[in-house]
Amino acid sequence: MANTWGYGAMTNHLGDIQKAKSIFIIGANPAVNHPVGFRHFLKAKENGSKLIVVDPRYTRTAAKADYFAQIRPGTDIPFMYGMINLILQNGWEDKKFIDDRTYGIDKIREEAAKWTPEVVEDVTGVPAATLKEITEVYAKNRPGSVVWAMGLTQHTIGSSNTRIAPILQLVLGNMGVEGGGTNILRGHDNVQGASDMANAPDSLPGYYAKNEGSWKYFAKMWGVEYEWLQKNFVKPEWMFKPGFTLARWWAGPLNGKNGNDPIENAGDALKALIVIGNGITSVAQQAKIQEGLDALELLVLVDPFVNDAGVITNKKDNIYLLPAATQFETSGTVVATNRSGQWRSQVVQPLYESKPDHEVLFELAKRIGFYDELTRTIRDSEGKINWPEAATAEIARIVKSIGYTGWTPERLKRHQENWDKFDELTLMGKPGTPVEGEYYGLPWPCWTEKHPGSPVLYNVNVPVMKGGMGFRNRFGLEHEGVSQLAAEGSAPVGGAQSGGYPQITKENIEEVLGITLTDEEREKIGASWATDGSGIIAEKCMEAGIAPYGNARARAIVWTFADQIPLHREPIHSPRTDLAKKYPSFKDKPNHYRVFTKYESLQQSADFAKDFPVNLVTGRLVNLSGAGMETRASKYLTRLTPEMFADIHPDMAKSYGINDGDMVWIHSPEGTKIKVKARLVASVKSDSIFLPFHWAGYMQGVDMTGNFPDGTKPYSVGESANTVTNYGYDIVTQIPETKGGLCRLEKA
Ligand SMILES: Nc1nc2c(c(=O)[nH]1)N[C@H]1C(S)=C(S)[C@@H](COP(=O)(O)OP(=O)(O)OC[C@H]3O[C@@H](n4cnc5c(=O)[nH]c(N)nc54)[C@H](O)[C@@H]3O)O[C@H]1N2
Ligand SMILES: Nc1nc2c(c(=O)[nH]1)N[C@H]1C(S)=C(S)[C@@H](COP(=O)(O)OP(=O)(O)OC[C@H]3O[C@@H](n4cnc5c(=O)[nH]c(N)nc54)[C@H](O)[C@@H]3O)O[C@H]1N2
Ligand SMILES: [Mo]
Repeated sequence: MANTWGYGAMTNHLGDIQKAKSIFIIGANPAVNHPVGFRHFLKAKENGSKLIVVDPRYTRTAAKADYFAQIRPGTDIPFMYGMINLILQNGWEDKKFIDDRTYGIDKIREEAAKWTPEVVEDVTGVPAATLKEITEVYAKNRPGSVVWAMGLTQHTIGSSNTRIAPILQLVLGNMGVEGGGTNILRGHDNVQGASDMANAPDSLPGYYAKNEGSWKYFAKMWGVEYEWLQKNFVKPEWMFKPGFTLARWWAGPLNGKNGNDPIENAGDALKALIVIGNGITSVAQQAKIQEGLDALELLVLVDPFVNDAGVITNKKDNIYLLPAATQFETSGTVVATNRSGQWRSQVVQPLYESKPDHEVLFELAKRIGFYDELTRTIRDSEGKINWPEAATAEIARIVKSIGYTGWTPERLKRHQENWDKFDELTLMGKPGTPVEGEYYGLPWPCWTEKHPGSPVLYNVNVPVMKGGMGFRNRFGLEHEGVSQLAAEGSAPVGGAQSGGYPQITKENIEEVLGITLTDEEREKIGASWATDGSGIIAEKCMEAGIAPYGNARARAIVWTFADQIPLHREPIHSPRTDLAKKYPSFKDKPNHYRVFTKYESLQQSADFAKDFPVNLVTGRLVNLSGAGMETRASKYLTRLTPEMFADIHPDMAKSYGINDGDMVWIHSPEGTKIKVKARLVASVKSDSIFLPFHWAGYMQGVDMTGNFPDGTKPYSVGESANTVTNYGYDIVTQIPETKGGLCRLEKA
């Protein structure tokens, strides 16, 4: 199971942030988590850009801010509606952009009107004056860049958070411009590539929907029979269903027993778990995860380190640790936070008996019986696979949806070899160099082998062949009688159309592009640009200056979602019982990635705030990473934070009689608890604590580290924050609500 916490990519790129006149960071702490990228933010500031930070904690990023709002966790939607309301009231919006390139802002206006500065203050805890000041600064210093990461996504309403921030940008006309955009700072090395390649349970690679059309396209491109693919599923219809997620796989082996959430998994429990490059101890509900691990028949951990999933379980047999090679021992492409592809070279041969991940997967495919079919188009005549070039070329051949099409191994290698020949502000290859005219890493969409990549998404001020495009026409031509295509005058410059146009299909290509195909071309092309194996549609579009995916309006309304426009809903465990009544959570979702998922029924079942009065905020430290197995195995990194701890405000500590360095129990509404050291700091509010989530090895006070194979125990072990993070999952993506929850303290 691989890792994709949250969706999104930067519409712009890190160097481009230097061009912003204001930067609005809401739910990210780049000074700690993206310290190299943060250099660009600091340069922007030196150039006079205003830096605004909204966070429940006074972070190291906040320390560099011109304006700071200390928000209550989980109330970012009210904050941003409050901004939109003030923007519209004062006429600061970009009327032309709204009219020409968006749909549904009228509905946003209605909802925003409810969020007066006073209502926002009550819900978010941010003074009305601060909201007004931040809004005015952000509206008047354009272009402005919105930046977020996990502070927005790890909530039951995380997906709505990730919609309201772009809506704010649309209202201000901050999209499709240099120095603007929505810039989601991604997490792991290659997390962007991992999500692009469908390490998510609900899509095929390239975000192709799991429907018959896409499966048939992939079958054709892989050179296998569609029926053969289908035959591998329990029943044909299971081919189209989303799988379990990383957040809730554990409900699979527990199979609804002992009061656990019921599953819909073709009538069977989940029996085996193969983990490739993930700390299972980094996910919420550790006590349940322990139960889930114990109930498995087979657990396989593919990792260069001892993945501590193998340590926290009581399971004694059928656990296999397969030593994976690290990224230094293999080569291939990775995708950066800004959609750039990067070639990576092997530094050393795999050490000892370790194997690179792809070899492990090939061996697995052989044993299950998929290998011959699924490597058919990447094997040469002698049956060998030229790794990784063959894989990269296959991705370029198939993944048209987001425009991986121009990413040939040769081009990406050339970019790697000429790293120093790109401009960091524009990403453009410098004149007179082998990369002249191309943007670094060919940021997708890179429509063809001649296309230079797209450094700034949705920019209509440059021609398509220089990286321009409108918004994608993905959701039909009209909704409730309103055209979803962009207005006249808002097409990428220099193209065959001056206004909106649909995505290009076999049916409409001649009309939209103003061309006539030959009989041979007509014979060869696929039904649409996304499934056109011939590549003819893309080539013709480039010649005509047309973006193959169309030129549509950005929609503020998603008519298939539970909330068509983003709405505030209190966290399931809200410190404000009154507001949980007023802004209740979603209806329970019976089959959410195969698992019954509770929302309103749990939220309204108890007055959690009475017994668990403290806000629980979790996040990261600069010296440790993820579940911590890699970094806690470093003597020098652990020295900076030798033990798991909780940040507690001195005022709160005083009320419990807790001194700096005392041990405290932290109790969760689920009845679980952890014992950690108190660190008294003023960066958290006096109603909140902060827990870093980088530790594992202890479970509810019990030392499990005897399970480490000899010599593999890390330098620092401790309780996982995720033993006490609360139940709650995003309504669309199922990310755990690890940034909104409650707890209770007790001096140990
Ligand atoms: N050193 C280091 N760097 C890392 C990582 C690491 O483990 N260590 N992990 C990488 C990964 S995988 C990722 S995804 C990124 C994550 O990068 P970030 O998202 O920056 O990481 P976090 O520290 O989890 O959370 C960011 C901030 O969100 C705030 N926050 C919590 N709740 C809320 C809320 O409701 N609203 C708002 N506005 N803010 C809130 C937290 O106080 C925190 O300061 O970092 C990457 N970089
Ligand atoms: N409470 C709380 N919980 C959180 C978060 C939070 O903010 N708060 N953040 C969440 C987020 S955004 C994330 S991304 C997760 C992060 O948590 P994890 O995904 O668990 O992060 P890592 O510790 O980086 O785990 C990566 C594992 O991969 C192994 N590895 C490294 N290189 C390779 C390789 O080349 N091949 C293989 N096979 N393995 C390799 C490492 O040894 C390590 O065991 O935590 C999530 N959990
Ligand atoms: Mo992440």
